[in-house]
Amino acid sequence: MKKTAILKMLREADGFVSGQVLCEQLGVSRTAVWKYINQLKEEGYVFEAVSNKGYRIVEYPDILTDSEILSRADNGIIREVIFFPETDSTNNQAKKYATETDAANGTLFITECQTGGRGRRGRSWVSPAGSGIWMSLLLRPQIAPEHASMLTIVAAMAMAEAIKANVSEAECGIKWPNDIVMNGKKICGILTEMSAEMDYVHYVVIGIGLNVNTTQFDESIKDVASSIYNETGKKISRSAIVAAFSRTFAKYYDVFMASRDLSGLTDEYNRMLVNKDREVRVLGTGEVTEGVALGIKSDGELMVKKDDGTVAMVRAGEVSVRGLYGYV
Ligand code: BTX
Repeated sequence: MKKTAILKMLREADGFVSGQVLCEQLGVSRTAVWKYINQLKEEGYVFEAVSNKGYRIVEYPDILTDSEILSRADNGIIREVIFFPETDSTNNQAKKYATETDAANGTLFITECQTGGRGRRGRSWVSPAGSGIWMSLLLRPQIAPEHASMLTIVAAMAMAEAIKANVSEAECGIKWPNDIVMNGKKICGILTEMSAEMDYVHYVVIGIGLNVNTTQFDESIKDVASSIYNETGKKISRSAIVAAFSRTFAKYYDVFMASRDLSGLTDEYNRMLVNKDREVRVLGTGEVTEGVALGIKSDGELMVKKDDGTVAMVRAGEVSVRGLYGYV
C-alpha cells in the first residue's frame, strides 16, 4: 500500500524527504502524495513541511492501523493487518475471516477495543480502548492438530521478548503455560483456538491481550492485573511492540516448525518460566498435584516433581497452576 510505503520512508529517513523523492520512489503523482499525507495527518501524525526540503514526521500517534504497523514490521510473521476500531473479539473476527475468505498465514486482526474479549475456558478478557493490544494472528501451519497448542508457548516467548526489546528494564517472565507476568501480576494472556480435522489443521488463531499503557483496571481484575506502564513507568508505542512481536514470533516459529515441537525452545522457555524451581499447585481434572516445577518438555507439558520424588507431567490446557501468586 502506498500510504504504508510513504510512512515507512518518512519513518526511516534521517531528516526530511522531498515530495519529489516520494513521488519517484513510489511511482505516484504529487497530488497523490499530498492526499496520503493529509490522511496521515488526520490519523494524528504531525508533520513538519519545509519548502525545498520536503516532509518530516515530528510526532507519531499511538495507533494500531495497518499502515502504522506494517510500516515498522519488516521481516516478521505479519503480512497483512486488518484493523477494527471496535469489535467483539479479534479471535472471533480471525476465525470468521479464516473460514469465509482466503485470508493468508500471517494475517493480523487487531482492534482498539473489544466488547466481548475472551479468555480461556469461557472466562472473559477486559479489553478497554486506548491502552492495550488486543490482537489475533492467523496461521495456517502444516502440523498435526495435537501440536497446535504448543504455538501458545511460542507466542508467549515471542511476546515476552518483544516487550523486553522495547523496555529494557521490563522484568517479565512467563507463568506456565502462557501468562506473561511482571512483579507477580498478569500483563498478558493468550488464547489459541483452531479449526481442524482429525489429522489436518485448517487454521490456528493465536489471540493475545497485552496491557501496555493501562493505568486503571476494572474492579474485577485490579488485584491480579497490571500493565507495562504500571510496572516500569514507561509509556510504550503499541505498534512498536506489535512490530517487535512480528519479528520475534517469526524467529521462534521457524525453530518450532523445523521440529514441529518445542525441542529447540525448551531451554529458553524454561529460563523465562517464573514457576521454575518453585512450589506449584496444579489443579487437574478432579485431582491436585503439588510439587516443584522443573520446566517444560519438548511437547509443552510441565514436569512437576512431587514430594515422593516422582515426576508428574501436566498437560497444557487441562490445569491451572497455583502458588506463585494469588490468581489461578
Ligand atoms: P485466561 O483465561 O488465562 O485469563 C482470563 C482471566 O484473566 C480472567 O478471568 C481475569 O481474571 C483475568 N483478566 C481478564 N482481563 C484481564 C486483563 N486485561 N489483564 C489481566 N488479567 C485479565 C487469557 O485467558 C487469554 C486472553 C486472551 C485475550 C486476547 S485479546 C485478543 C483475542 N481476542 C479475544 O477475545 N481474546 C484474545
